[in-house]
Amino acid sequence: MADIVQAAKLLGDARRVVVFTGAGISAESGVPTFRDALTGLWERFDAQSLATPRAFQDQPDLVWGWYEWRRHRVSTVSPNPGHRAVAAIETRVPGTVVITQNVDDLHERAGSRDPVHLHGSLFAPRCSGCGEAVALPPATEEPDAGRRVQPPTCVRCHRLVRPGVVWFGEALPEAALEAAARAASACDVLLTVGTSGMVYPAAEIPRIAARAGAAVIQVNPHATPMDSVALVNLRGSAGRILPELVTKAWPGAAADDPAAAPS
Ligand code: BJW
Ligand code: ZN
Repeated sequence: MADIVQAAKLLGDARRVVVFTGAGISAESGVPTFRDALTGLWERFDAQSLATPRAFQDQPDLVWGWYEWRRHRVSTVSPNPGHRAVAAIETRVPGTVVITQNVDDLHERAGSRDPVHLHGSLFAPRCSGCGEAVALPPATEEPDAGRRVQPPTCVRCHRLVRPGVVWFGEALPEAALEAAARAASACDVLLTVGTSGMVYPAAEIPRIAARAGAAVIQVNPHATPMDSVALVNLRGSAGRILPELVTKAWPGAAADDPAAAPS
């Protein structure tokens, strides 16, 4: 049986589905993946060294400028057929849990109801001192070459405002991690999409599902450490594979279904 047919059968028969996503699902919207090379001002850095409390402590303007560039980039792009296919799965299998490592809001904008954000959000900055949430004005145009931007300071304690994301060495939000682990251990099918599967504890989520007996289906153009965890590996882009998977899993889908629309 062709892999996509097998995957569609598993998905179509599933009662409880988890969709676990990473940066690859947003790549076709024009959001660089985490491990894509950085350019411009950030060319001589890698993302892994910038996404740390140490980098923010040493060079807050460099790090804040990077996040402002990304906040602006995300605010100018749109969800792609991959995000819309995930939302279509939610409408067909009520109770589907979407777990994302992404800090963008493209799942929400595609219609996903309440995605679990394991690594926080570009749109929820907070004070690095007292933790107070801070509302920022809409993102302004940022040059692709990058620029250093001094972060704002907290009106309560005057410490620097930091991005509301989870950096290396920081704990993931407890409630999100618990919800993700609970959903993974109770699902029939877990779809892992566009993630290198290298960052923990998030990378445990598909493994938890596999250990609990779920069928893990992976969508990624390249091999990842998750290949050996997945029952079915679908090699290709999320924007192409996910709509096809939805159409094959629920052949009666209406022609105007966004997930069935050509990309
Ligand atoms: C397509 C595509 C298309 C392309 N369609 N696909 C166990 C073992 C070893 C190390 C550790 C461990 N446990 C913890 C650690 C340390 C560390 C870690 O995992 N390190 C590894 C790198 C080795 N983990 C942590 O530090 C975590 N914290 C922690 O453990 O705390 C402990 C603690 C407990 C209590 C108190 C205090 C501390 C925190 C990890 C936080 C990660 N945060 C980041 C940054 C977020 C902010 C930001 O974005 O700037 O999250 S790192 C980065 O990686 C980001 C991502 O969400 C995450 C995952 O990346 P993702 O999504 O997989 O992207 P890529 O770029 O790697 O891959 C893209 C994929 O898409 C590729 O496979 C492509 O092929 C594919 N693709 N186009 C489909 N069109
Ligand atoms: Zn404060």
